[in-house]
Amino acid sequence: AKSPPQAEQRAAAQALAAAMPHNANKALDFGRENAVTPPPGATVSSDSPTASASTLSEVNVSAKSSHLDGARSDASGQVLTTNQGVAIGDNQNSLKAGLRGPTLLEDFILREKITHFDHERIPERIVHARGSAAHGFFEAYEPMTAFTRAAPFQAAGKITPVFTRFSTVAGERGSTDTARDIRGFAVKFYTDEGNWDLVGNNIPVFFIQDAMKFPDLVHAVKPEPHHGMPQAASAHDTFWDFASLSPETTHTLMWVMSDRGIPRSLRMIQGFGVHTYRLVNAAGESHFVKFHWTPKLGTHSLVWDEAVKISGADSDFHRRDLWEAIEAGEYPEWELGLQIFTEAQAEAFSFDVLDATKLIPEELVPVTPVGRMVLNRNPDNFFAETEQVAFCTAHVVPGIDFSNDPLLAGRMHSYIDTQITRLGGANFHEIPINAPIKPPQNNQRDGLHRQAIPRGRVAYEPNSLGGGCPFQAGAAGFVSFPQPLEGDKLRGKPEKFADHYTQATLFYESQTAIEKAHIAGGFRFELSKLTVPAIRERMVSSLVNVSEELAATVAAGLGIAVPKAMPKALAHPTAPEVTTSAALSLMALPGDGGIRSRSVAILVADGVDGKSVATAQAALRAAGAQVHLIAPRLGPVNPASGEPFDATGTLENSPPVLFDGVVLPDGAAGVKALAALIEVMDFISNQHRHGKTLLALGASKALIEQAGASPTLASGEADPGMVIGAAAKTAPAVADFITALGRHRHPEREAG
Ligand code: HDD
Repeated sequence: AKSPPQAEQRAAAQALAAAMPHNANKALDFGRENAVTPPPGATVSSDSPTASASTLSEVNVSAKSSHLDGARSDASGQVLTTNQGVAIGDNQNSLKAGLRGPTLLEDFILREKITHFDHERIPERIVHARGSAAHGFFEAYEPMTAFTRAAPFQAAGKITPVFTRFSTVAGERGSTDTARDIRGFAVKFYTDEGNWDLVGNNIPVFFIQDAMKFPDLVHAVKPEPHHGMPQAASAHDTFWDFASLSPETTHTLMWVMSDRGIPRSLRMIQGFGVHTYRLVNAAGESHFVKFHWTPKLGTHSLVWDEAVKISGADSDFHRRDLWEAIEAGEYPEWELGLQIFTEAQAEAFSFDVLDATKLIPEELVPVTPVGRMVLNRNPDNFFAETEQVAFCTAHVVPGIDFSNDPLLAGRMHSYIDTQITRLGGANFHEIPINAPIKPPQNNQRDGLHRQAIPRGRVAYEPNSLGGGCPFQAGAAGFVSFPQPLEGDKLRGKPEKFADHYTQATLFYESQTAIEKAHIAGGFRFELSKLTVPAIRERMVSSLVNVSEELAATVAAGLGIAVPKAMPKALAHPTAPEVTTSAALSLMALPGDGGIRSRSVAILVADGVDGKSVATAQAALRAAGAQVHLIAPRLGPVNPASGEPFDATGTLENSPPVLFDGVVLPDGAAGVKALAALIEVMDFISNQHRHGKTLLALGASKALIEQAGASPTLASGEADPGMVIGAAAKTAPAVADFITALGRHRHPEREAG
């Protein structure tokens, strides 16, 4: 039973949680001392379409959040019970006949506990099993009523709750976050007119053109079936066998082998709906559309050696980064942009807009920003929300419709179908995270785990006994766009689908030199892992059709001669409208040059100059970075003068790949202690090798020299990512470091 003090405690805890929607301690790590927002005032509901809140965390109190309230359970102040609600007296000991005697079958408490435990696991997603998600909201900038009647776009400032899940594709549920892979980017909009799922990826094109090939693609990339290896990796024979025999994969391969395949953070990836969809307005007029999500922080990636090492140091690297940023009130944000075009425009393009292996260069159709998505609340429970959320491309609302893309058609079937196995029956839409805000009304009945209790004797339509209810909405409901159709029933593809290389070349030629080198490195690594040389050669012969330069670089890395070009399916494709497109480079979205939420290590040991540590720490925090004091061991660090301070991590538990930059403080004794440690040398040389930003203050310049990290580039120019600060000039050196860290990485170091 609840005792009054427990109830009070609980009320106090709830009041505190409401007053601090994010974790104030975590906020401090991100330099947000003053970031605690006042308790939410106005609530934002789907019924107030232009509602606005004065802080982002207030928007937490969204329609979906309150909708989920009914399903939340909170044990504080509660007594332990069985699933039947019977209070449990002893949860430590099973029921026995004598203390040393046999356990009794009668022990329903033991049996219930074990039985439930035995059935805790559900099948993981066949693809995209590994994922991380968060709640948030979408806010429209302007009404888009000229193009669509979809609820989220009907008024400026209109707020729609969302739940967004990011994922890798190939790995299993517990696999590493930094595998080279596409990232899933799935957004569930809980609109006033039902749920709309925009189930996209961080890459705007896909491997295949027709859903008929999807099971083959996935079987090829998943661990090989005889020995179950490798996990979360495409670097194996079956994937490249399939890819090299299916030249339609080439364009997407270029993207995955680029740094897009190894993002720095899920908060720093783009998202794309991939397919051509339709927008339909209230008058029933249709335009084609492609959806783009652009991260406010810019697009940033890891380098391969770093990604591999992060897998060992923290295989939850992306999940942790997303969770902690949101906990700290450092809410990730994306702008939604639309490429809107007509059927007539589409007819004139050199490529087919129904082909998911093609994108529309922004030079042909610009991206119009229409709103923003902010993720401002972590899930309460991973399983209940992130694992049980069920997306489907067929979940659209009036105002959104489909194109005839044959890949999309297969997806419409696959997603619902897969949930029936994964979530155990046809009623998965009733799981709270999947339920629309307005409860569904129809005559579908029964099935496993039914939650709703439909009243009355009518479960059919038309009816008179139920007053005709629920009744059809007619034109107010979803009406499919009446696209005229013609043609014979047949299996095949339109001709332009056979152009497999023009856009792969467009992508490659749009990259900077360093990105091109990384793409070649990606192919080299993956193909070097193959055991069958013929597959390697076949793939390189396909790359010759993309770029002779690329094929030659990859072939040299594999120790083979450049093979003859693979014969093309379409010898004379239509000439492309553009041959380069700046938007296709990761460099096109550098972010705002700030360092908010970047992670910086300050290496410390007894005898460092406490003042230089404090100055660097304060300036970095003020700029929004997370600062970590990494020492040879935990516990207090005694600086040369001043108060001791606590280390937050050790050289052993916090390797260099986890940080965007490193600060080496002044202080002769401290520097001497650090210089004696191989881990410190490893730290500096890894940071240097991975293009990170380094700051050496005063005496610690010697550490940089000892680690062999040159402050000069091969070109003879000063390394922009290496800041050496003279003693007594700490503040300006830290300011330079912050500017350099805002570049994210210094790839020019790779030139030599
Ligand atoms: Fe898919 C999951 C994205 C093609 C069949 N897919 C899934 C998820 C994302 C995508 C982001 C994870 C959703 C979540 O977080 O729960 N898939 C894509 C994109 C594609 C694509 C952008 C191409 C443009 N997918 C695709 C095809 C098929 C599927 C062609 C089948 C014909 N996808 C599935 C699935 C999954 C899935 C088997 C596994 C788990 C799930 O659906 O819920 O149905």
